[in-house]
Amino acid sequence: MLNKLDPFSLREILKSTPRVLITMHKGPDGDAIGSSLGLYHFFKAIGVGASLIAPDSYPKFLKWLPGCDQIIEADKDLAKANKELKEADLIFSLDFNHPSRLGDFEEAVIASEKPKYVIDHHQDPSDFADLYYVDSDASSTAEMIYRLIEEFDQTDLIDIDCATCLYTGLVTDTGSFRFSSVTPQVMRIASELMSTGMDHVKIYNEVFDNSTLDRLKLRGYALSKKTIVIENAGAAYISLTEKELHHFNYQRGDTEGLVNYALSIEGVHVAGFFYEKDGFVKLSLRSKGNVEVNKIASALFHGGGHKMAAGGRSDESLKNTLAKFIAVAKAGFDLNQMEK
Ligand SMILES: [Mn+2]
Repeated sequence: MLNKLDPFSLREILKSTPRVLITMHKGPDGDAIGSSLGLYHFFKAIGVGASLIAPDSYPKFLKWLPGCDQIIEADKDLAKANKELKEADLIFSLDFNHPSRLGDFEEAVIASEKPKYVIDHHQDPSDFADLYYVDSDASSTAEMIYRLIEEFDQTDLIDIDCATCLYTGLVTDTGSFRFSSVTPQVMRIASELMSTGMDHVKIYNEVFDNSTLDRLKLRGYALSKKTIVIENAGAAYISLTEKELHHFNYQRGDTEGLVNYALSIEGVHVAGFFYEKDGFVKLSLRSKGNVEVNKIASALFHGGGHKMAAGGRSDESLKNTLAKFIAVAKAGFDLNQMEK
């Protein structure tokens, strides 16, 4: 079922495709928004009309990206999202590979008979689309969009707007070009995007130096009061209750990247970030060693992701969820050891 998306057949399909729909995962991040908008700008350049649907809202630090005024948030205007879905001839799913990531928009997309194309870099794609272009070694979906345009032999159509969006996807999903997914190819793509004349300093400032005072205080509080190192386990975690988040007027995106601070502690090779939301505990796991956190996330926390970065959710209390994480950390992140 997993056909590699053939850029040449896609090219043919696009010739007879007046309109496409680009969807992304709920809680869209820099890569989901950046790759979707990058593809949108490219389609515009080749004369293919595209609409953009996000299942829900996205962080303020991305709301300046060129074209983002075109994004329809399905949770705010489901009727409009459904109308666009009806009018589209094919559906792109970017930066996710399981339809549940579409949130409340999932049902309509699954029910739609329009062909579906997944372009994504997460592992273990589920079988819901017609064609897949998946590469779990890719740094970001934005990188894959660039490679797709390259396969089309049309990188000359990447203008400053398109480059700005793709570069944002690259810089956010690679932790500013420091993760192990960064290859010479990623740096070459970054270089070619920069050659368009896009402003990489502006991107950095908008995305990373754009904190509200509440956000900064929340992070300070999390770091000084809520960061715990698990003794002799090479692990650390940060947790925040709903009450604590509320106290700092939490906005979506405020805790993004917090887990990396726990990972940056000397001797720590696995880090977790846990917070209460909508009656659940949401969590992010990061690794900088041999522990594959996607396995921990899928075995214990209804989640998954990459070896070095994964996420999940727990129906249990924050306290019990943390106890589970501490137990598996103390077992050396060996799931078999933990069960004994
Ligand atoms: Mn991504």
